[in-house]
Parts: sequence; structure tokens; C-alpha cells
Amino acid sequence: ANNLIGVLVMSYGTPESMDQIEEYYTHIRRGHAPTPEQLAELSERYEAVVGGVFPLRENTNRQVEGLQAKLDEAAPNQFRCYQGLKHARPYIEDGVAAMAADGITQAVAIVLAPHYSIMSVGAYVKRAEEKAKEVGITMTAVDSYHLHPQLIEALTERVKNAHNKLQEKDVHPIKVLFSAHSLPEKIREMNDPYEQQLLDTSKLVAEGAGTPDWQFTWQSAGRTREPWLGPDILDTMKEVAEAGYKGVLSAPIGFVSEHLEVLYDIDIEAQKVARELGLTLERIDMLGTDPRYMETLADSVREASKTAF
Ligand code: FEC
Repeated sequence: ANNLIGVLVMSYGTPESMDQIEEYYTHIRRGHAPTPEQLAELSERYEAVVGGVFPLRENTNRQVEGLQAKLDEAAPNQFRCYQGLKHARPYIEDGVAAMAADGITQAVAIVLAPHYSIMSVGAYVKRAEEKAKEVGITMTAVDSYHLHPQLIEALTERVKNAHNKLQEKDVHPIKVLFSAHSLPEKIREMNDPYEQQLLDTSKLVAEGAGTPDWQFTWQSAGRTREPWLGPDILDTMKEVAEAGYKGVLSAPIGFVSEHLEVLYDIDIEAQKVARELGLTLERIDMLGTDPRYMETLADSVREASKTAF
């Protein structure tokens, strides 16, 4: 055993090539293979954005490196980061096994998504904790960091920048649309904090950016028969256009990186609808390795480890 604290940094995961999409999609669907139509449809979305490079892979690597550097700055040789992905290799369980192989007995788990839902972050953490128990690692998890001052500052700056761009183009009035990945409506019966956390982040960022004309809306809902949380951003944009707005500022605050749900669902799909509606859509830059996001993660990890160990 050693004194190093393992940090399991968990992210969604992405295929690494077009021929891995089927395996990835099957994993997302909990072992149920997609129909040929579903597979073709998802492959088309990837083809439209990735050009052979799946950006989430590289983005996650950079975020994990950035977090390791931040942790080392304050406390060299105290923490070691490992990746664990939800739907691709190295899977969450692989990351925990790698820690155990290095002799680690204490670990903090954190997800590269700021808001907690039992169906999102909760599912990552459950898998991590089960594997940790199996290999004898004491694990504590960061559930959310959606109000961390550095996170709010980084998002606020991004909303201000996008707002300025729209104003420079003389687009007004502008509606700010905060968004996050939709989830099945049944989370409401579970008393899930997801919606409230998203509203709390939105409110603070809008206040900081001085953009009081905002609304929260959902995006990227699954294509299943059960009802998903709405309204969807595409419908919301229609209402916004009908109400006389000329600009939409898209702030997908539920995500921290450029990937399919942003590069396709916002930059291609929502942009197309915006054009049809006569709206100018400007999206905020994603957080990526913004030093304030890296500090948010590092600080959350340090706090969790202090409390637990
Ligand atoms: O760029 C990439 O390769 C990956 C982009 C990606 C991110 C992402 C984040 C979240 N998801 C969340 C929930 C669900 C639920 C289902 C679901 C399905 C998909 C499919 C693809 C996909 N998700 Fe995802 N998600 C990304 C990609 N997601 C592809 C499958 C095709 C489709 O429906 O579009 C429905 C599963 C089911 O059928 O039962 C639920 C949540 C997040 C944000 C938090 C996080 O990052 O973990 C929540 C990035």
C-alpha cells in the first residue's frame, strides 16, 4: 500500500473510430444492439462532425492532464489521476482496477459533468464504488460542483463574450438559452436534484453576466418511447422567434467539452433551425481546460479527500 490518493476522473467516453460506433451504442443501450436504422442515424451524426477524429477522446485526455497539473501544483505526489469512462475503454471498472494494481487504497471519484442526477453522475459513482469495494479501495465521491465560484466565473465570462458577439452583429433582442442533456421525466418522481442544480447554475451565471432575459431548456433527449424532460431547445427556439427575438445565446452548461451533443445537436441541428426561424445563434465556448474549471475540479477533489481521509 502507499499514501498516494487515487483520483478516478470519469467521463462519458466516445468511440475512437467509425467502426466502434456499434459497440459503443450497444453499451449505451445496456447491451441491446441498435437497429440498423438507429446505427446509420448515429453514424451520420458522427460523420457530420468528426471527420475521423472523435474530439471527446482528446478533450478528456487534456482535462485529466490539466487536473493532474493543478493537483501537483498545490500538493506534489499526493494525488494520481486515472481515467474511467462510462461507455468506452478504459471503462470505469478498468480505471479502478488500474489504481489497485498500483497499490492505491484510497481514492476520490469525480465526473466531468457539474450537475448530479441519479441517472447520470449517480450511475458513474455506483459502478466506481462497486469496483472499489471489490478490489479493497476506500472511495469517496464528489457528487456535484455546479456552484463552485471558479466554475461560475468561467461560465459567466463565456456568456458575456457570446453576448458581446451578438451585440457587435447588432442582433437584438437576445434570449439566453441555458441547456443540458434531457433525462427521462421519471427523475422527477425520484426527487432528483438535477433540474434544480441546473437552474441554480443558470441563475448565478445570468446574474453575473448581466443577462436577465434567460430561460432554461433541454436538449439531446433520447429517442425512446418514455417521456423525456422538455421543452426541447428546438421547440423553445420556435417560441423565442415567435415572441420577436432575433438572437439566441446558447449556453449548454450541462457539458464541459466539445463533443457530439454540442458539435452536432447545437452547432449543426440547432443552428439549422435558427436559420430557418431567422434567428442568429451564438454558442458559448465550452470549458475545456479553462484554468478555472481545472481549479474547480482540483478544489473539489481536495475537499472530498480532506473530509474522507
Ligand atoms: O461525443 C461523443 O462521442 C459522446 C457525446 C455524448 C455525451 C453525452 C452525455 C450525456 N448523456 C446523457 C444521458 C443519455 C441517456 C441516453 C443517452 C444516449 C446517448 C447516445 C449517444 C450519446 N448519448 Fe448521452 N451523451 C453522448 C452521446 N445519453 C451517441 C445514443 C444515441 C442517442 O440517443 O442520441 C439514452 C440511453 C438509452 O437509450 O437508454 C439517458 C447525460 C449526459 C451528460 C452528463 C455526462 O456527460 O455524463 C445525462 C457527452
